[in-house]
Amino acid sequence: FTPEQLRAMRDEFQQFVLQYQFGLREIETKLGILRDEFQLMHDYNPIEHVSSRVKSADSLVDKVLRKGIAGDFASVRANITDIAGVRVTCSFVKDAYRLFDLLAAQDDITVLEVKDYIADPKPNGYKSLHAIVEVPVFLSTGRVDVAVEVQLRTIAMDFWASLEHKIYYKYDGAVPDGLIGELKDAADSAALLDARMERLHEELHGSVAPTFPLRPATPPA
Ligand code: 0O2
Repeated sequence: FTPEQLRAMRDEFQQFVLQYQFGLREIETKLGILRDEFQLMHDYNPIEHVSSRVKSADSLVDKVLRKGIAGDFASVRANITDIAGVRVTCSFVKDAYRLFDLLAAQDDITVLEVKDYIADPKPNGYKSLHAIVEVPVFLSTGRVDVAVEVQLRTIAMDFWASLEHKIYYKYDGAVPDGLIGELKDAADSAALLDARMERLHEELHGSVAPTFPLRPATPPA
């Protein structure tokens, strides 16, 4: 490669990544608006924590090679939909579903895929609501629709998933059977805790527990 070619490749990669960063910003703004509105209307915050990341270049290259995808940007864009990822940690299971429904109902959002590992957990006990959504980003050159993976889960599910992730990496994927069993037990305990906390929360708020949607049933005249 000539220096000019290398510089052009670098610029193209930076632009590619930037679009995903913009996509993340759009989704984070939407979540922030829903959270602030809910806080204002109901004095209750359904979101504990939001984190986001653009996949690192190393991890992206690993995935491209693992999936046997052609190395051009168009193929990567079409086949890898978790380059931009937002993780939303909610207080309760209900909040995770409600937030997702509100996001999915927005006019400019297209839901490409949903994997409901809360209703249907992975065999190891992993629970989360995953969705790939597309959000438009408006650049000086026009509109680009950016895919963003949104993961919604409770604090208990998040606690479990981060420990399981560390264990998985420590054993390079070959987790001993005993630990697999313990992790599954821990996931069941986390689910019980979620159910118990949600019941207590509902008792505390009685029948007027804050619920989405926030909009009035009939628009004001
Ligand atoms: P990272 O570092 O979080 O990005 P695909 O993305 O389609 O190739 P898959 O498994 O079909 O792979 O997608 P899925 O099921 O939607 O899971 C994608 C992400 O969910 C993972 O991203 C993890 O963040 C999380 N996840 C899925 N299963 C588990 C699990 O068993 N334990 C934990 N701790 N997290 C899980 P990445 O790309 O693996 O990693």
